[in-house]
Amino acid sequence: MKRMLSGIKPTGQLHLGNYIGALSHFVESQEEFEMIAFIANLHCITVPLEPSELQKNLHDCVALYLACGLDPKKSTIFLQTDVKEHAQLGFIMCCHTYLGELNRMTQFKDKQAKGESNLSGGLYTYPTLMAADILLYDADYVPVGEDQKQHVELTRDVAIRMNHRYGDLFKVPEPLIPKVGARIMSLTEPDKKMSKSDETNKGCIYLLDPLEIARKKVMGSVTDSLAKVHYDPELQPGISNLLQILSSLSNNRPIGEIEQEFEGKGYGDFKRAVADVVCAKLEVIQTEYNRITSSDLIETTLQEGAKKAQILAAKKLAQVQQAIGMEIIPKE
Ligand code: ATP
Ligand code: LTN
Repeated sequence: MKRMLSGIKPTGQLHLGNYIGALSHFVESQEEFEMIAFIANLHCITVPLEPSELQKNLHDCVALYLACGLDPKKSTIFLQTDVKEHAQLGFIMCCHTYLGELNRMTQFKDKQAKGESNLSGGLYTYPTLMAADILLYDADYVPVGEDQKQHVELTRDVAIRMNHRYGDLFKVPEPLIPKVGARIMSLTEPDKKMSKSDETNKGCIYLLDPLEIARKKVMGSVTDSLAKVHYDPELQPGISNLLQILSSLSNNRPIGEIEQEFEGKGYGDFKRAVADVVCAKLEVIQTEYNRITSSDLIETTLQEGAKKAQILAAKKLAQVQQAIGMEIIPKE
């Protein structure tokens, strides 16, 4: 069975972009693949966060993994720091990555270009930790949104380089980017991606938003004056984004079919249909979230997940350190 691995770094509350671009695919994939889904809490501290806020985000992220349908019996779910091999292989990866490669990472460059001050060294080397997350488990596929594709490509490059130098150490993973919904845009600024760090809070639908707030955000989303429900991300970015949301949340219903349904109808009707589907999805997730947070499922899931992951990670790390010549007493 092929292995799939992905993680989310909950530096804020999870939103609809995370669900459509990543989480919903983790859930689908667990039927067909061996799924490993972790919470990237080391990645979270690459940006400054209040400890109490971080803790709440981490807790909610596990609860939302489960509420969205990840099943601890089928998938391995764990917290990154519970498997210490991530940090150790992360350093090894860092030592096999060139500065020139890190300098090309657009996520870091974008933050720098925005003039954000005091960016940390951890944020700069973050893609090397991500490479370790993936390569520790010999993952075949990595389902992520469009913004993470470049990091998976760097992972491939470093894996190939190390395989060449030390012999076959790592499986070279492939990114899996969804055809629709890989980049859900902000509802208020449809030229920017929907993001946790949305300052106005109006362009981003959080999975735990009260339903009436989520509805208001959809109804207040920015559209255009062309009065036509048509998919054209250049000319009609707002409407195209809503079409992607509606299609993704209705079992990937073809966008052409949705355009036909709304031919001759106003944007009000279209937005109401999007809001209905969004609220129906959030309602299911939130009901599950409430059930999960009042049980001990989070604790048992993380304990069992870490145990399973650690066995795989320890074996791979030992193999890598031996190949590099770092060990004195060989492990096993
Ligand atoms: P953010 O910009 O909201 O902080 P992120 O991409 O930096 O998000 P994560 O929350 O860890 O960090 O993202 C988890 C997953 O969700 C990744 O696979 C990412 O590609 C995907 N994702 C994030 N935002 C979107 C979006 N707007 N549309 C589609 N997928 C997204
Ligand atoms: N960098 C990713 C989160 C992440 C990840 C990973 C995703 C950390 N490690 C390994 C896939 C595989 C992000 O910011 N979304």
